[in-house]
Amino acid sequence: SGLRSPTAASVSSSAFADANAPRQPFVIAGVSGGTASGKTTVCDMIIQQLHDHRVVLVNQDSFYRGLNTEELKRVHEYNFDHPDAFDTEQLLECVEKLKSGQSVQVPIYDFKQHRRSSDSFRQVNASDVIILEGILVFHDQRVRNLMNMKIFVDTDADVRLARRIRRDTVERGRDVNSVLEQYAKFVKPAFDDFVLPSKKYADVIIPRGGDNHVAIDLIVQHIRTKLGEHDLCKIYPNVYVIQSTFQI
Ligand code: UZR
Ligand code: MG
Repeated sequence: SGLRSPTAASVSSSAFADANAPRQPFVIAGVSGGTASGKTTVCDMIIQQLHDHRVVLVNQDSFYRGLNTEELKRVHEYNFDHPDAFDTEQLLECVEKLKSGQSVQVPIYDFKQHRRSSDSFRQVNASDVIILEGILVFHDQRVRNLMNMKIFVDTDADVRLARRIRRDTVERGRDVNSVLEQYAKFVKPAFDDFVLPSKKYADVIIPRGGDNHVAIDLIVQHIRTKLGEHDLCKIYPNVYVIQSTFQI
């Protein structure tokens, strides 16, 4: 080892440390878009096609702040579409931990009660691919910076409203009038003010959401390429050493 240059010695020791470190994800993908645009469907389709890899989905909805008693009394005046409705610090901490290979406890949010479950969490383990989904996942620059790939699901507003009415009445216990009122008062303005402006950060824009099989195939292909590059580095450790040095 006396023959090694200082650089080579430090490179091989960092490679050794990496081998013992918890497994780190190689792709962190953000999926954004307006309400009921088909984000969840797109994510589910990506996950389905990547069934031979470890993929986890983290939903921004899980990080809704629970409403207090005062806010619950005036729930019709509460803006769930504003960035402040989410605990972004907690979301950031979670994704940072996952990125470093640690597992996290994700809160469970109840859309009917507008509250978080006080005693249960969802345990999420670090995986090869982490997908972060939500209307405002591109809003915070720190969260954006953690993503290797940003996807915006672009679906016409009338299609989204129609879906939203169906979903909120069937799955989230609302009546049609309150859904329409909320849409006009909060959902549409917040889409125009916060969601649409964040579209410019996207690497890929998918028209028509889950109906767009070609776009989903292309995204899956890209993720596979990235994962394959990583696997190649495991087969040729020297390549891995060089890469891990430059990745930091
Ligand atoms: P997606 N939302 C509720 O309706 N109730 C809650 O307690 C929390 C959130 C809605 C929120 C937003 N807005 O439009 C939508 N409102 O959930 C985001 N009004 O969910 O990304 O699945 O459309
Ligand atoms: Mg959804």
